[in-house]
Amino acid sequence: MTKTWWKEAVVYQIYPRSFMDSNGDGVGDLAGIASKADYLAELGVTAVWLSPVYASPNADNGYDISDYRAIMSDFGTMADWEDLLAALHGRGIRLVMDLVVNHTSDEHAWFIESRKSKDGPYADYYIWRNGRGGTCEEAPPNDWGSWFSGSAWKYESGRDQWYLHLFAEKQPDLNWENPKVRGEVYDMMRFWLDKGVDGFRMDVINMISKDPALTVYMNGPRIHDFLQEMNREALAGRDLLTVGETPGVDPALASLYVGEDRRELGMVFQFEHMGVDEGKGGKWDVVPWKLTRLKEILGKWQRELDGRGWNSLYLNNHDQPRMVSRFGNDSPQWRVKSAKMLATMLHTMQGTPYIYQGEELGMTNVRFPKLSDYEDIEIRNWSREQLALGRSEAELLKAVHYRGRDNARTPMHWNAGPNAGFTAGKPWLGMNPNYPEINAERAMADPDSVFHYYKRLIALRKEYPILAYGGRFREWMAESEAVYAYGREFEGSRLLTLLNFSDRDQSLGEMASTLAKRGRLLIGNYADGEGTDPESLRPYEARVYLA
Ligand code: TEU
Repeated sequence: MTKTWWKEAVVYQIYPRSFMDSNGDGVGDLAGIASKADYLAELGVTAVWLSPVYASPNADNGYDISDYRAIMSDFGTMADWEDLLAALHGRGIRLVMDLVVNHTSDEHAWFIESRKSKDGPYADYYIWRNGRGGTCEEAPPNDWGSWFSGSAWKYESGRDQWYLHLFAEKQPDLNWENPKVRGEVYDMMRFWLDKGVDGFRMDVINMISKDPALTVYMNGPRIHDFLQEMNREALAGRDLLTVGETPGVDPALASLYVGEDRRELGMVFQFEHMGVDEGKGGKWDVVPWKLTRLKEILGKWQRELDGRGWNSLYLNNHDQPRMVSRFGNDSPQWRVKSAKMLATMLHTMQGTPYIYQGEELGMTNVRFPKLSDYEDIEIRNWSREQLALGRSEAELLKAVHYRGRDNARTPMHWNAGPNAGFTAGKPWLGMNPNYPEINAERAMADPDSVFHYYKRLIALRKEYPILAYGGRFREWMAESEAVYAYGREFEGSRLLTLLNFSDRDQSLGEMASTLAKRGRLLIGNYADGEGTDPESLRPYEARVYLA
């Protein structure tokens, strides 16, 4: 496996709307991010992934782009963006931009033209079909549902046809079968690359190839042709981080996207482990998750991609609830310990760890009292649909509190002052009320904080290549619902990670023989390190040994 900077990187994801507001309008912005460049440098991250900052009417907070070459006015100007790039590069931090090319906004100039008639120059830029009913308007072309509730089709009287939108109505899907569309995308990518960006995070990139009969849209028939073409046209010859967001991909499929000889992508964001608490009804049908299942999935990815391709490591992002609330324990007693334990897992597996803003503080889920307190289009569409079906607000709130995307999108906590120091105005989304306790200023002043533990993990990664590259993943106590114990090897050394996912002491008895050769403690989340019984783990304890 070749060595590259992006395999050794630790990426920090910024959701610009919620990171730092410099001008008091309640919305985070680019100048705000630049003002925190020292904070990022202090943490030690080596790359930043910016969620979209392009011109957008914000139906989906920037994931609906109306102009790929302009900056969203809420966030500032192109000059602000250039200043941010310089601020990051000046500190040795690379910048990865979000690339959202499965769809645009319906306010993009291409769509404004496309919706007008069936024969203009942009007529085939999107996916248009006739309806199935007696009149075109009667029934949509097929029964695909949108990820944001309802049909994935919308009727457009201007053309007497329907257009496909896998996400919101205001996010029409581009027609990648049209070579002109592909050319426009590659051209736009070169525009940003020439400005000095270090890579792209590609939104739902495995959905861009739809077969003409519209039977599939994930991992469709021409997906690999398109990505190889994109690589030749825009990426080749540059040293970039590319990560494809790929729901519905298993390790075998992933190795087609990221195989070292495939010339497609550098790594994937796979979703399998995000499904551990999903019942048959999908995302909102929340069921309790089991550690054995999580281990099965993570272990499978560790083993099956090893030596074949690269993976990303994450437990939360702007679409997922806060990891300490979902996989750890966000009670006052265990929040810090369990956040560190989860971080230890993410930073001791093969792959590139992604830190989502606030994760390094152990930020938690939020529980707004009313559905109307939520801004996310997914939550709004789904709850409108479910209320109409007769479900109660209380019942819906329960799922939203657990799984809603706004859990991750409440503004970042900088200090204990008004609005956590995020804005001098009124924040666009409510704050999590626990910011007086959980905030960056406090965490930076406390050597025992989650923040300082992340700093140590990141520093270790820079010092020991085994953290990024170690392979031959093996596990012990696979059947345990509390202990996660695994090892990796690299160039003659061995790394052993022991994690306790429970709030009780756990015996490691069965592993005694392995523990005898465990080496020296590299990091642990209890101050006295090895001070106690080497044959058991304390609540949410994490220890990493190097031999
Ligand atoms: O997400 C696509 C995706 O597959 C999911 O993460 C999805 O948004 C969510 O889980 C719904 O259940 C990407 C972006 O990350 C997301 O923010 C956008 O809303 C979406 O694409 C559309 O651009």
